[in-house]
Amino acid sequence: RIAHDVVVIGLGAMGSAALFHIARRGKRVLGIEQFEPGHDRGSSHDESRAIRLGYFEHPSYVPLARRAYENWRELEQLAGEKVLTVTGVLEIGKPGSVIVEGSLAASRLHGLEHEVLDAGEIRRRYREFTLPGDYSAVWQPEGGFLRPELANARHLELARAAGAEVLENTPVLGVEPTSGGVRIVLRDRTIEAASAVIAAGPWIGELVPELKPHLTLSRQVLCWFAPRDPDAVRLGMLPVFIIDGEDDIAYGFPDFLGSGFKCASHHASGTWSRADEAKQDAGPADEKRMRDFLETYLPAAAGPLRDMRTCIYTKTPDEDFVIDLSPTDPRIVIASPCSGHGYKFASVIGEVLADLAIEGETRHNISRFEIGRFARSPSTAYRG
Ligand code: PYC
Repeated sequence: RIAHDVVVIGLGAMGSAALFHIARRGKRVLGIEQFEPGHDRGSSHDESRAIRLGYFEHPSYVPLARRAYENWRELEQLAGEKVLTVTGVLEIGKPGSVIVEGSLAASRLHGLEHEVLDAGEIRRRYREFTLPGDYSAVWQPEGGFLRPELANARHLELARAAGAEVLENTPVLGVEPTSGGVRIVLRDRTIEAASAVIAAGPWIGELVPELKPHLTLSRQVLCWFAPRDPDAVRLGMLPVFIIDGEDDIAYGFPDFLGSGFKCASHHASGTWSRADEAKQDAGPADEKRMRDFLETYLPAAAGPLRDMRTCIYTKTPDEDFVIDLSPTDPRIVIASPCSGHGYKFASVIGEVLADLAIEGETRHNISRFEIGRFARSPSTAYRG
C-alpha cells in the first residue's frame, strides 16, 4: 500500500523547505535525512548566507529571487522569528568584472533599485575598504543575509506541525519507479510513495546516476576573524559584500553575532566526485589565502583567526541549478545542485518542489534548470 503521497530525501535547505510546502498542502509527506537534521557535513550550516535580487549570474533568476523574499517573510511570520536581515549588498569588482556587469544588467532589466559607485564613493561610504582606484561596485539596497540553520529548523518544525513525518539517521540506498509510484530503498526495508523529491545536496549523484558525471563537489573554506577594528565591520556599518578581486572572489558579512567577522573565498580549494570522501578540515594555507585577500581589500577585518570551517558546493558545469522531473520517471523530482549560490532560493525552491511532486508542473519559470541541458551542450560558467 502507498503510505505517503510524497517522500522527501535530504532535509537540508531545499528538502526542509519542500517538506514544509508539501505538508501545508495537506499531503501525507515523509522526510528522510541520512544524518541528524542540521548537521554540518553538507552545504546548509552555520550562521549566514547572502541574499540579493539583482542577480549577476543571470537576470532570469530575478523573479525567483523576488518570490524567495516573499516566502522568507512568510516563514518569519509563521515562525515568529527573524531569518532575513536587510543590510544592502555591495558587489565590488575590478574593471570588466562579470559580477559588477552582470548585477548591473539584471538590475536594469528588472528595474531594481541600485546604484553604481566608483572606488572613491565606496571609500566615502565604507572607509574600511581599501580598493584600487579603477574598481567599482553595484549597491543593491535590498540585499542582506539569511540565517540558514535557523530557517531550516523552522521549516522542519512547521512541516511537522502540519503533519509531516521525519526519519532521521536513515540513509537511502535507492529510489526506484514502480507501477503505482516510487519505492524508496532503505537498509532494512522499503517505503512506497506516489512521488519522491531527491534533494540530497552533495550526495545527489549517488541517487541520480545520470546527474553524477556532470557534478563537481568543491571544498569551500569559511573563516572567522576577530576584527582589528570591530566597529568598522559590525552590523549597521558594513553591508554584505562580494569582491571580484585580482586573484580571487571573496564575500563577507557584518559581524552580527559578535562571534567574529565571517568571510570566504568563492573559489574551490579541492574537489571530489563523492561527498563521503570530502575532506572537511581547514589549515594554515586556507587561513593565509583569506588573510592575504583581507589585507589587500579590507584590512580592518584581518585580526586574529577565530575559527575555520568548510562546506561543500555541488557544482554543475554552467553553475546553474538543476530542478526538474527525472528523465527516468516523472514521479521523481530532482533538486539541489545549486553551485554555491542556492541557499537564498530555498524558500521558493521548496514551493517549486511541492508543485512538481504534487502536480507534475509549476507556474514558476525553471526552464533554465532542466537536467537535459548537459546532454545537449556542455557549457561553461557565466561567472569568472
Ligand atoms: O549566493 O550570494 C551568493 C554567494 C556569495 C558567495 C557564495 N554564494
